[in-house]
Amino acid sequence: MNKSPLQLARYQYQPKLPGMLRNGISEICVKNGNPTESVADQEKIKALFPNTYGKNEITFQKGQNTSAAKKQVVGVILSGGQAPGGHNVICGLYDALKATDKENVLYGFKGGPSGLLENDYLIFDDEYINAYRNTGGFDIIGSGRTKLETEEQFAIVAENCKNHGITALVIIGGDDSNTNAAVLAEYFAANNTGVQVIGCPKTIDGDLKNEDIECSFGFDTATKTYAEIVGNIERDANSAKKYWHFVKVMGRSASHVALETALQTQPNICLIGEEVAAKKMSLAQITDYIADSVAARAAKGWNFGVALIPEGIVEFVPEFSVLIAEINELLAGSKADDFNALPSWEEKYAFIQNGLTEASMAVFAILPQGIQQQLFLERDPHGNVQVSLIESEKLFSAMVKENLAARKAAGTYTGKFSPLHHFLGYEGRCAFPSNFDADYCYSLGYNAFMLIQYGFNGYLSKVSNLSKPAEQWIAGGMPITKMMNMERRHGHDKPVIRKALVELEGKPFTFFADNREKWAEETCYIYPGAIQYFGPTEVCDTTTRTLALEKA
Ligand code: FBP
Repeated sequence: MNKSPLQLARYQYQPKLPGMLRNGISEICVKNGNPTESVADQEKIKALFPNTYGKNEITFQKGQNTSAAKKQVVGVILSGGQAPGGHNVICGLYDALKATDKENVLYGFKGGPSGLLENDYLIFDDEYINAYRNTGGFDIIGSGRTKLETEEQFAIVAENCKNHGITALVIIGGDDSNTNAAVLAEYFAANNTGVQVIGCPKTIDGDLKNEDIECSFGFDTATKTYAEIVGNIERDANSAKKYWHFVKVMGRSASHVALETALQTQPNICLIGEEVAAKKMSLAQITDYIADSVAARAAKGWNFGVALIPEGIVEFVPEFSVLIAEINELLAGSKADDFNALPSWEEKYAFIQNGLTEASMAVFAILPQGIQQQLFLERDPHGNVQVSLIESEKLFSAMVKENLAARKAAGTYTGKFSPLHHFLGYEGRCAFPSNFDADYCYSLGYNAFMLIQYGFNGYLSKVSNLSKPAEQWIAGGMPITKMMNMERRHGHDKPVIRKALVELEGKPFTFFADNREKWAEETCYIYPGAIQYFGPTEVCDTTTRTLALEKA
């Protein structure tokens, strides 16, 4: 395989571990913390997790290693969407496992959770691992979105583990995958399999966090990559002075990615889904808000700007989520076939008009036709509209265009509006991990092995104090049940990890809210440039603005 000079140089990078893990395996011991409680619904979660609920948080510290000598055979999977640094989690895990005992073995199950079910695996060795150090992507073993959630699946996994003599599984995933890790850990404990489960917090979306897990890995690199591109777009906008750029950024639900990208680049507009929901903003109000900025800038002769739109925005607009729910109902079961059989858009439109309530039809009617049709095209396996496929950047630019036309007719706006559209998603998920993510991920993996070695089950690998230099990071573990609550999913109450949405009282949002009025009317762009891997620490080792503000 051909390798770029950067890839070759990154192989040589030695990720930084938290100070307390730097003394060698023989000098790492456990310090017990307090027993934990789930974030809500304590009695219900406790009843569902009798073997793994309420355990203590722990941290590691320098001291005599007292873990029992035992040959470890560990299995690892990557689960869900790619996030920069996944390879380093596996490298850290491998290095700690081999440093403890050369006879220890690491299995990689391929293609995500399905690899565990289908017994599709490889066994890591030095040569294989070394080709992936400090690189982006999940191609080391692949990933997948198969859900591990039924007793039948758990029994198959247990059987496969038994056949390989596996003592522990490491699940590298987001909120859903770690929810499943917790349920699997409970199953293993209840059935005395002797297999432990440790999770690692992954997702570029940044929505797997609490007071212990300060951020999920991949968020740092992905947002720095998006911020580089948005900064470049801003500079082009400010040079050419003729386009308004509508940039949708990934983040299936929460708006952390959009907020962080905005904090790094100071665009004219950034929508935050959580705020839209809290203020119950309508599409028309959001459109007005963007059009106000366009008009104010046009009045200064600036017919250009940049607006960030979070991928998950439309689900937060109350009237839009009602519309989506009605469309799902309208096309439920065989009704979708009736709809698809209609030969023309006019007939389909009449069908829709007949099926929607008056309020939803009013919302539907103001959407550009392209978006109207998108709502009826793609369905997920449950037959629902795939909201993430809606081109919300085009939706808002089209609505702003109409709004400005009305202002022009009323004589209140005289500018020019030429919108361009971008979607930044996959561009950031497999980038070479920033130094922060390379260090953080390697530490998460290394630490996951220490949790295994000390016999913990149902824990998330935890590395905190992340806004400080790595030397001062704190390594330890948090029972996954601490993040759980009960939620309604597909008609059933289920124990799940609570998604961390943008907190409107939190410092990152407050900073943004305090400044956005100025950013909307003036040109306050910041151009972060590309991620730097070599050079001064203030350029190469900075964390996200979100983390810096949260910990300030
Ligand atoms: P995870 O939650 O699995 O980490 O994935 C997040 C994400 O990158 C979202 O930002 C995005 O909406 C989604 O995955 C895209 O999924 P897919 O890779 O299946 O297209």
